[in-house]
Amino acid sequence: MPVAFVTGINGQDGSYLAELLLKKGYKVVGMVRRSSTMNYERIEHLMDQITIVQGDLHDQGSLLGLLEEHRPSEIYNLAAQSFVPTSWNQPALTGDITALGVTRMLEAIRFIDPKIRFYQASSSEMFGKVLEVPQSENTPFYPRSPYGVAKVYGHWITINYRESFNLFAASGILFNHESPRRGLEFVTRKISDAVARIKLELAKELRLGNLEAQRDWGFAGDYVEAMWLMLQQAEPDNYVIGTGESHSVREFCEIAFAHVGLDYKQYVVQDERFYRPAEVDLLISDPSLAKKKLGWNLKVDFKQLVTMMVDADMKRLRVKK
Ligand code: NAP
Ligand code: F7E
Repeated sequence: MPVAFVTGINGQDGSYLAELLLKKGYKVVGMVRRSSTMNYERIEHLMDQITIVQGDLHDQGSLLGLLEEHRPSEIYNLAAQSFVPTSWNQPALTGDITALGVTRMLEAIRFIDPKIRFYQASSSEMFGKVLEVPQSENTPFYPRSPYGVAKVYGHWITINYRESFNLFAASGILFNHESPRRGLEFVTRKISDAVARIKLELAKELRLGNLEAQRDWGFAGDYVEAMWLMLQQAEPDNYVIGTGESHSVREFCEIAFAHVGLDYKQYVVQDERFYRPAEVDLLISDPSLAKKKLGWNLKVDFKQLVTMMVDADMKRLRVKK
């Protein structure tokens, strides 16, 4: 039974990836950081099938110890401080986890077993103030937040360890991907949750920042398949994963509210508090390499994603109500 080690298993992507790996017959070892409260909401349904271990990307010793004990053949490094606004309030912490954490994991691989295949969760935020449209593996980076800067470091240290030590280290440059398991502070889930609350008369308005920002939004369940595919190739590489379509926050609102028979203009209030010191205005991917080399493809389109998220929040909040 191959062993896969997943950091950030209790995050959005970790939960979908764990489901996929279990289906493919892996023993899944998931790393979580110590917390005074249990935070297994997204993986509750998998708890009897996966092995949960404690470790932290801050702590080199914990990574060495866990790899020595569990001897994985594949590592998926999904753990990060992943919320962009927080990266301006906690830039050093973001760098320590999201950037240096990658080096700590690569060092652990180098010392314990250099044959381990490694996936790094890179991000379209690295393109930031885009230098090319659409963005591919060859587009230069121009990050616009401490988070984006930290991810650029993570991406390049992955390539550097591939080239310096011959590690099988792949970098997936994933564009925004969402789901009913998305954290509530990210804009898509903030919208779907608010739509359901407003429809069920639990809230009266939704306060948002920049409605004109455009993102290439896909479904997280489709994107974890690409992560796995990257580690099944003969050689490690970098791959852009996205839909190749871009939509504004405004469009997301329009479809989400209309799905429950409401007009977003009557409920959305723009609020300065949610604007960013430096914005990423437009992201749109060119995923042709992944389609050609990995045979990767989407199953869920933009409209299906929006309605899936609204339906899930309606169901959840109806029960609560
Ligand atoms: P997420 O839901 O925020 O999950 C991040 C996970 O990292 C959480 O489980 C978190 O644990 C864990 N974590 C944070 N700091 C840690 C530390 N010091 N040590 C160990 N674990 C730690 O993020 P996601 O949306 O699933 O994204 C997964 C990865 O892909 C992240 O690296 C993200 O930056 C990257 N990415 C995401 C997207 C996207 O659109 N979703 C796109 C491109 C790249 P707690 O639950 O304890 O906080
Ligand atoms: O913002 C605008 C905001 O926070 C999207 C992370 O997974 O994807 C994610 O980063 C856009 C921005 O995601 C609000 O200004 C307007 O332009 O949902 P978000 P993000 O910053 O794109 C990338 C690929 C990652 O790697 C990250 O880890 O929406 N926006 N009003 C708002 N955003 C939020 N959060 N809240 C608002 O009220």
